[in-house]
Amino acid sequence: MRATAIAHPNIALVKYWGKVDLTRNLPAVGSISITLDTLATTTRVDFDSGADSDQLFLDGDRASAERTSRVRVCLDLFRRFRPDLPAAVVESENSFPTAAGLASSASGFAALVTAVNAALESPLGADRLVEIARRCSGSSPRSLCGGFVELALVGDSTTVRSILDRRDWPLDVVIAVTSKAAKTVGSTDGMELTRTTSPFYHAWVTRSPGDLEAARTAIAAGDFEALAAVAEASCLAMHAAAMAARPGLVYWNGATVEGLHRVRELRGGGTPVFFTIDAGPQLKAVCEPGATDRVAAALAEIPGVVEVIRCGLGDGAMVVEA
Ligand code: 2P0
Repeated sequence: MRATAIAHPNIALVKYWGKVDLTRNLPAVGSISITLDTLATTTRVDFDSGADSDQLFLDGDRASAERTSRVRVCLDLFRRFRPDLPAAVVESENSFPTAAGLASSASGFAALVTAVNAALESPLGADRLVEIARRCSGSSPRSLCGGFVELALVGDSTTVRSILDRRDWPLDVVIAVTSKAAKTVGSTDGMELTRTTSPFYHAWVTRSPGDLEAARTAIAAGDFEALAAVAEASCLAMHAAAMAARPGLVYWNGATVEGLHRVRELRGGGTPVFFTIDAGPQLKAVCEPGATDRVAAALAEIPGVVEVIRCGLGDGAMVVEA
C-alpha cells in the first residue's frame, strides 16, 4: 500500500476568503482558479513501513509537529472509511518556497489525498476525495483539476470541476517573489479574523456570486479584458476586507504594491496582463503568452523582487507511481 502523486498549486482569480463552518472547513464563497505548471508538490505515501505513528518528511527533513498533525488529520479522514489503515510515512517535496503565498497547502493536500487514494485497494469516489481535501485546505480541491477550475458551494458541501481546458486558453502566469519568508498570519487565522472583525466582511461575501458569474462568462468567451477586471476587483476586495479587520491584515510589502502599479501601467499601454495577490506578498501577473517576456522583464526590475517564476497552465493532480 504505497503510491506517489504530483499536484500543482493553483491561483484563484475569484477568491475564497471566509468560512461558514470551521469544523468542516466549509467556505463562505465559491472560487475560480487556474492550475499552474512548473511548480509542483510530489508526495509519496507508504502504509507498509511499520511506523508506529503517522510521520511527515518535508523536503527531506522531519516536518514540524504542526504540519505533521495536519497530515494526520487528513489521514484520519480516510480512516473513517478505512479504519484498518496503518500508520503512514509521508514524504513530500515542493519545488518552491513553502507557506509564502504560493499555495503550497493546495498542491500539498491535493497530492496527498491523490496518493493516499491510489494506495488504497478500494479507493474512495471523487466526491469523498473533494470533501477530504477541502477539510484539510479550502483551496486544495481546486488543484485536483487542471486548467480553469471552479469550486462551487452546493448545499452544505462543495464540488470542483474544470470549466475550461488549459489548451483552450493557454494563459501564462509570472510570479514576482518579493519575500521567501513564511507569512506571519496563515490563511485560516486571517479568514477568521476578517469574518469576526471586519466591517466589510458581509459586503465581501455578498459580492462573490456576481464576481463568479462575471468570471465564468469571461472565461467561456476568452475575454481577457473582462477577466482582468473581475480578477483584480475580487483580489482587491478580499484584501480590503482583510485590511479592515482588527488588527488589520496587510499581506503586501512595498514591492507587491510597486508590482501592482507596474502591471496596470503595462495594461494601460496595451499589454494583456492583470495581477492577483493571495495571503502573502507575492504578486502574480496573468498574461497572454505573447506578453510573458515583457511582463517578466518589467517585474524583475522592481527593487525587492527577489525572483521571477514563469508558469503556464497545468493539469490536475495525478498518480505517478502506484
Ligand atoms: C484563494 N486563499 O482563493 C484564497 C485567496 C488565500 C487567498 O484559499 O483556511 O490555505 O486551509 O482553507 O487552503 C488559502 O487557502 O485556506 C486561500 P484554508 P488555504 O486561493
